Amino acid sequence: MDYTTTDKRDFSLEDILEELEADFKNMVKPNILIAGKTGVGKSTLINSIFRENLAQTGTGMPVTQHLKKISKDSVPVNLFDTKGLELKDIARKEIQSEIVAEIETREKTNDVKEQVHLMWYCISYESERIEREEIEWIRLFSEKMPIILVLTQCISDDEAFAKEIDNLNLPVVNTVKLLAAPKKLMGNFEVPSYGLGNLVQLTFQVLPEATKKAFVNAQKSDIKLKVEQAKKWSMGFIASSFGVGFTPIPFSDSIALVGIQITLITKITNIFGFPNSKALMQTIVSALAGSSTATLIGKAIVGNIFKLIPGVGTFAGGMINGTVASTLTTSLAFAYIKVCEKLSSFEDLNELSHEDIAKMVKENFEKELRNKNKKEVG
Ligand SMILES: Nc1nc2c(ncn2[C@@H]2O[C@H](COP(=O)(O)OP(=O)(O)OP(=O)(O)O)[C@@H](O)[C@H]2O)c(=O)[nH]1
Ligand SMILES: [Mg+2]
Repeated sequence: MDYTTTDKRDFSLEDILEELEADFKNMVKPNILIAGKTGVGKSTLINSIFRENLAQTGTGMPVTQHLKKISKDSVPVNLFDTKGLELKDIARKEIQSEIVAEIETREKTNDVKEQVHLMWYCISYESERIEREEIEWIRLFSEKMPIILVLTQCISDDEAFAKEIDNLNLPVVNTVKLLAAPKKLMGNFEVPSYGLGNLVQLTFQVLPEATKKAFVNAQKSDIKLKVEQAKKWSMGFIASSFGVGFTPIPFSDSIALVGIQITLITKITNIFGFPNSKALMQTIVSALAGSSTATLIGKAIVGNIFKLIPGVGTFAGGMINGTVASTLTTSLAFAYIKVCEKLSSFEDLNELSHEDIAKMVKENFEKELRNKNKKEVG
C-alpha cells in the first residue's frame, strides 16, 4: 500500500499485519552456495551466521545429488550446501558438471531471484593445506559468481597458511579467517568465536542490491548492520515523505501521518527479522495502542505517541509542517529501532513474555521520545 498525508483512514491491526507480510514476501532472497569438503564446518557456519539454527531447523531439500537447498519460511535466504567435494577423480568431475549445470540453468532464467549470487568456499585452517583439486574448484566457480574464501576453525595465530593461500592469488573477492563456534581446548580453555561479523560485512557488500535487505534480516551475527540499515532506510523514507512537497496539515489531522508511520515500523521490523514477526508485531502494536483489539487503532497509537512528546501540547491547535512531521517520525523510527535492537540480542524471544515485550516497548519509546524532542520540538 502507498500512503500519503492526505490519507485519513484509520488502521486495524489486521491492516498492519498484512502490510508486514506483503513487505516480507517482497524481499528477494539471496542464494548462497556453501562449498567445501566434508567436516570443514559448513553446517556449523550456517548455524552461527543465520537466525534460527538454519542448518538444523531449515528443511534440506535435495536439488541434485550433491546439492542440498536449505531454507525456512521465516528466514529470507536460500543456501545450497554441497556434498562430496572431497571425492577424487571421476566422481569429482561428475560432481563438478552437476553443480555447474545447476548454476547455469539458474543463470539462463535471467531472474535475479533464481541466480546463485555468491559462494562461500570453506577450507579448514586446521588442515593447513589446500589441495590442487580445490584450487581447480575455486577457479571453475569463480567464472560463475563471486567467491569469498572462508578459512574455518581457525584457532591459531600462525599466519603461514594464510600467507600461502594469499600467494596463490586465487580469483576470490576476499578471504576471511574465522571460528564459527567457540572451541574448547585442554585445561578448560575456550577460544571464543570470531570473524563472523567480518564475513557478514563482506557478503553484504558483494550481494546484489536487490537481495541486501533479505540478507540483513536473515543473518544474526551483525546486529549493528541491522541498526545501521534500518536507520539509513528510515531517514531516506522520512525525507521523501515529509520533504519539499509536504503541505502542512492541521494538528488535528495528524492521523494522516499514521499510514507513513505504519509503513515505517513494518519495514524496520523486516530489516531486523524475527522468528515470528507477526506475533511480535501484534504485541508491539497493542502495547503502543494500549489495547489488543483488532479494531481501528491508528488514532490510538498516534495519540499515545504524541502524548509522550514534550511540546506537542503547545502546537496542538496549529499546523504540522514538514520539519515537525519529520522530527516526530524520526523519533518514532529511532525509538522503534532501539526496541528491535534489544529484542535481537535475545537468542530466543520465547524467553520473554508478552508483558515483558510490551513493557520494553513502552519504556524505550518514552525514553527516546522524551529525550529526543526536548530541544527539537519543545
Ligand atoms: N568448536 C567448533 N567446532 C567446529 C567448528 N566448525 C566445525 N566444527 C566441528 O567440526 C565438525 C564438522 O563440522 P560440520 O559443521 O558438521 O562440517 P560440514 O562441513 O557441515 O560437514 P559435512 O556436512 O559432512 O559436509 C563438527 O564436529 C563441528 O562441531 C567451529 O567453528 N568451532
Ligand atoms: Mg554439513
